[in-house]
Amino acid sequence: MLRYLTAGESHGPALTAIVEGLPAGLPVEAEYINHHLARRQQGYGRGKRMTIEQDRVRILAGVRGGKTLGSPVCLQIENRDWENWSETMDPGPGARTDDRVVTRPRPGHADLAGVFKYGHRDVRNVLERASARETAARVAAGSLARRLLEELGVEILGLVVRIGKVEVEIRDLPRDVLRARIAESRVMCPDAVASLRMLEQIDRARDEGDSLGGVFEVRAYGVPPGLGSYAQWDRRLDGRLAGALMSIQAIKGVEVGLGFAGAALPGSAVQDEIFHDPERGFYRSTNRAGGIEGGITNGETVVVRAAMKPIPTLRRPLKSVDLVTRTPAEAAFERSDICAVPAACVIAEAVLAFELARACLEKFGGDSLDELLDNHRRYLQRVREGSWAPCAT
Ligand code: EPS
Repeated sequence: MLRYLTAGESHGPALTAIVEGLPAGLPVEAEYINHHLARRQQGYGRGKRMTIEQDRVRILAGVRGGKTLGSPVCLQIENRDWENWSETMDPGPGARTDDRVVTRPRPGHADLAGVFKYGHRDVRNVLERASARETAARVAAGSLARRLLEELGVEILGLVVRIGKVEVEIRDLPRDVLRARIAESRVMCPDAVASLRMLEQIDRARDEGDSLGGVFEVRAYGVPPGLGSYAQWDRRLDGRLAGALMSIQAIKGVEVGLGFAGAALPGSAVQDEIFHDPERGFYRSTNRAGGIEGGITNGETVVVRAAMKPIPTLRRPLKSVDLVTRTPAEAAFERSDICAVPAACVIAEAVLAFELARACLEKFGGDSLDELLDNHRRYLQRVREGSWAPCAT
């Protein structure tokens, strides 16, 4: 069973992820993970913190000579900002817990609900872990899953389709064109004109001391049919993907395929009709289902979308109440991102990759990469030949 945990505070010494359940023999390099960590840090609209950090992974366990051992993989990313916070955030008894105390919770952040729950007096004890800084560790963990999926011929591609009011309709572009256009955009949007309008809008929000949310899409090409199951609620892959995406800080809505738009259409305009061709086997001419039917992948591209709310830390702060004096106060502000939608898109790629890799390992098994690839190849062959059910009733 593939699983991961992360640990680490935003201004603590480091973030850590432990990934367990990867097969042995998977080629893994720090530079591959670093590439995706760097992508998460980019994106127009990020704040000053990103000029301090330069996320790089240290592989501490589970990999030898560039290949996984089948044992837990431990990944660490240092927080460069730690040197500015080492006295305040010191894990030892000498920590300056009277320093940089936060008592004015930010509406929309975990601040107030977190102090209720854990009984903290200092909101910092909440925000340090609730912070989206944690997602660097998730991207590192997800990169390993992504690496595994590559071995199975799966490519993950994320794109931004809305920032604030600027929305773009993505035509069905060939994958290469789409990939290239996303790479050219500073907001991961494949439409050059819309990208510019998104940048302008982010500038305006910055000037106004405000923040912006948006919508992104993540596609997984080459996913084998048969991942997930209808047999039990918690095995349905769409539910699992939605849960993974909703667990990303500030994500407030998830769609699979047509999603909400499908609710307004007749059934004949929502389902994907089935065809067969001796060359291609079974196929669809549309993919409104987003590659999942009955909680199972159907062999088409998996397509999910998620909505991110605007970041709650605002330079022009919202109304709050001071926890000590119980009097009206402005919410705390030190610094913030203006828009982190492109970053969230990279994080979504990572969590989607993790869930898909997990589903692949459930389906194909294998303690070594060779065993996994063998099982995967034989299964695909059976599906292609139409001989997947030799003992069916
Ligand atoms: C975040 C607040 C900001 C963001 C941070 C998420 O950090 P700071 O409080 O240090 O300025 O930059 O995101 C990251 C550090 C990151 O790596 O993505 C928050 O409160 O959620």
